[in-house]
Amino acid sequence: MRKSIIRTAFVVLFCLGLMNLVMAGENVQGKGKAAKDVHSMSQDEQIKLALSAAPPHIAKDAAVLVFGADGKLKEGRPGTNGFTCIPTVMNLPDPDPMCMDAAVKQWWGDLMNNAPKPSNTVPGIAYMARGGSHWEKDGRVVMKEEPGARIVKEPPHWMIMWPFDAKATMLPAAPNPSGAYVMFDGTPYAHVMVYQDPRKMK
Ligand SMILES: [Cu+2]
Repeated sequence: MRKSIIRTAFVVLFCLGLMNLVMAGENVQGKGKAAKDVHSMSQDEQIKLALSAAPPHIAKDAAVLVFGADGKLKEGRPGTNGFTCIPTVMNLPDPDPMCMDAAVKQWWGDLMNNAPKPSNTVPGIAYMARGGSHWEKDGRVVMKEEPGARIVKEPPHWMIMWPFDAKATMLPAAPNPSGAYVMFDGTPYAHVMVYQDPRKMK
């Protein structure tokens, strides 16, 4: 009798343990998917997320690109004001949609295609009202993930895509209390980051 109670208790405890493990696994999976996978969102969800990158007066007439089932960007909807919005730049857990003018669309396409330098011939403007992320190593912004680099979250901001030089312009080359700096300084993809919330623009 005593033995069987112990055995039953052991079996119950063992089962509870297993259940906990299974539930923990589901939790982790569920979290990752819900927060991160823009590619698995519906087209409407992607359009909504993309448009949240710009103030309403720009978003309302902007074109949107969305990820298709093949993982490639395709037209989600056409626009009329020259701006194009995308649901994510880095596809990290924090949403980082961006709305960009024609010059930045060219700049961004060149970056995605690993072109040695951007081909836009005029400065471009882009909005990231939800903020974004970048890699930093030893207090310096680096362009890609590398050993020792960490992801740093950016507040809502807008950008001027033109290869300004931090030394020549005397702008800082890293995030600082002013909120403005040259990102990717010294590279052809240098651009000015302005940590101001685009949604406050009137
Ligand atoms: Cu930037």
